Amino acid sequence: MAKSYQELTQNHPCFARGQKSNKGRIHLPVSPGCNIACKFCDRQINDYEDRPGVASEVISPEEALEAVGRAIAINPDIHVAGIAGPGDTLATDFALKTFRLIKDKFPDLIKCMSTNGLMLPDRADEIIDVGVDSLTVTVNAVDPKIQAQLNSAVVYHGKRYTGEEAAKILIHNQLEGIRKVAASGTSVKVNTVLVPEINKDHIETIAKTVSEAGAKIYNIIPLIPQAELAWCSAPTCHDIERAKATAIKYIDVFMHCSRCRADAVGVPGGIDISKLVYLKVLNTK
Ligand code: CLF
Ligand code: SF4
Repeated sequence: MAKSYQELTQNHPCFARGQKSNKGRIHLPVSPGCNIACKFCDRQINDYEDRPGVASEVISPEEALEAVGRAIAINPDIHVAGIAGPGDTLATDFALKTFRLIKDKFPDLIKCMSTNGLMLPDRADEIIDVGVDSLTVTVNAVDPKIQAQLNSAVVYHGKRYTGEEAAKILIHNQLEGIRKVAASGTSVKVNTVLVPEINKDHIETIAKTVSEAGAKIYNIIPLIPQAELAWCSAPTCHDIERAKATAIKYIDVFMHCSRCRADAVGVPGGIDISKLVYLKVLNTK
């Protein structure tokens, strides 16, 4: 049985409403590949960039389990084991395998999974069965014309689709997947990357649509202009505040996103202990 939304608002740093939480999470970088092509994506393996899509190394589910034990020993305030890349968690099977191991060895930890949602309708039953407590789906548009400006392709059931055709498949699967997972009692959060030139005026429609599909909380992530969207601007504070004020009419809004690396460990926005945790894991190889 997944932990309740009420419990997550107390113990999950990314489900805290209002005040910033002092609870920690460990990100387990077990998911290397991706099945879609977001135009702002720049996945990297390095030690120095502090943003999503970056990790020092991709590790195995067994190494992830070892990392969880070490992180909790260093910081008992870690309540969440999250998997958020560096690719998509459902493009390979490593994330679900990792959650199965965590469920057995650390049953009290909150299991948090982040996905682009393309494979959600296909994998929802497994996600529910493994006991994922919080699922984040990144929904950047619910209109195919807008989504096609943010994402150039999806690979679904072995076939590559582009443009609005790809966008329609992605949006359909995201919303169907959110409905299915939310109906089981698992709390769903939706992330939207705010791109001023493309989806700034679409936030209200996204927030309303995902709320109706069953999502509980909404997080607006400011674009880091890079890759094919290097020509776009980073949202201003005014853009972000305006977007949050619009969304909160329909859904709870998370206010303190730190745009974490895929291997971040600690309290989001606080001291990161990932070097300590992962160096020890990698040194045992
Ligand atoms: Fe990690 Fe994401 Fe789970 Fe949080 S992060 S998988 S929901 S445990 Fe949190 Fe980091 Fe923002 Fe993500 S601050 S980038 S929203
Ligand atoms: Fe990159 Fe994530 Fe988009 Fe995949 S879903 S292309 S990893 S940003």
